[in-house]
Amino acid sequence: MSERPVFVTQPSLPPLEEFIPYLEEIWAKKVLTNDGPFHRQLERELVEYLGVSQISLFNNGTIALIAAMQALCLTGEVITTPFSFVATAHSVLWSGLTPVFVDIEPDTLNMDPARIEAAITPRTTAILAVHCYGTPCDVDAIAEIGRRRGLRVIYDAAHAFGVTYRGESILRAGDLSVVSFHATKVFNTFEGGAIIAPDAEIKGHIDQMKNFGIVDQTTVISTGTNGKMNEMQAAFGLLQLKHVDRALDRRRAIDAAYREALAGVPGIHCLAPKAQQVANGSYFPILIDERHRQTRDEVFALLASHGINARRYFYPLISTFPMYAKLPSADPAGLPVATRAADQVLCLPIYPDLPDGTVERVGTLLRGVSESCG
Ligand code: T4K
Repeated sequence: MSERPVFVTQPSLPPLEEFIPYLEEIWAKKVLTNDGPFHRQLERELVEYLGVSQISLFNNGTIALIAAMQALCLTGEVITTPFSFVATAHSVLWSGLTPVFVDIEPDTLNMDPARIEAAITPRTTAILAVHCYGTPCDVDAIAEIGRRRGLRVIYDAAHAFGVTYRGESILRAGDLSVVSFHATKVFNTFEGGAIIAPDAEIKGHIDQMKNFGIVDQTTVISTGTNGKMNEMQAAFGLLQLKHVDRALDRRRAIDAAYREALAGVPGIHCLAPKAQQVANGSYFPILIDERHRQTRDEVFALLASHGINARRYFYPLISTFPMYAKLPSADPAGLPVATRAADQVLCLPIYPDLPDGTVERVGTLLRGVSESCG
């Protein structure tokens, strides 16, 4: 049984020697960034791997989110979730827009479509939904609201690389979807991200936006930014792509092992995948309720004392941070499901190189608590 410290996640790195030829090619060509050959190749390979129409690579997911909002020319209010990583709402504020928080569904922890409908005002221009932990949102209901009320739909799909729903990539949902390729993600390029777009025209617009709005040497048509992915990142992505299926299989196996190890432990709930979803094992969230003899924070501390570093993603709720707390929609009274989830959630370690025996140790520790106190 391994006793080395365990983290909530760790990047899986391919053998170093496999990266050397990519570096040699970069050195030989001397193209380091700005739509270089590896960048183009990674876009092509990801389009094929993910089964999407168009992809525009970015230097990270947050800049990609901001660019997506700018590409759709949003104004006013954007309806979003308080139960996410803070980058979701920050990207709304950075775009000069007002986030409006709505509550989530208890079974998926994604935005509740009924709450979205109720939060629409004349100033609303978009819905920014998150496939939290890779679980697909109610994309049909959200698309229907968007169509009927004239709103754009962006998915923050930072957690959803490789997730399929009803036989196709979940990244095809919405007007635009944004993924993160951060080191902690299923597929990483150290830092990185991408916007998935439905057609070449929109991709062309987004490509200009991530390159300062430049069309050619003498023409600038939009207030673009620098969102470009460089050649080192793209090369690493190409190498990662060769190994990603094995990484996904391993994550799914760990997910299944946790479900078995935790089955029947009082007060511990594992989030169920949606029907017709192929999950990616990006996170393993559990909810710990009053029937467990320890609180979530006590379980967090217990695991930490055994070198198992779980994380309370996503606690505290985004809406409690100072830049959001005064918004009317941040009132916890309107967010009871999200507030409860933030108090109960714990993400257990899951990554391809998770030390052997970790799942069993977690199971034994949590069962031990319920049996010794039960
Ligand atoms: N939207 C959503 C829903 C997101 O979850 C995120 C990012 C974004 C948007 C924005 O995408 P990016 O702009 O990041 O592309 C981490 C990540 O920094 C962040 O990317 C991620 N979500 C968020 C959920 O988690 P922290 O502050 O918790 O990371 P950190 O540094 O504490 O790392 C967690 C654990 O991972 C460490 O304990 C050890 C391990 N680790 C981490 C890094 C960076 C490694 O082993 N090696 C590493 O290089 O935010």
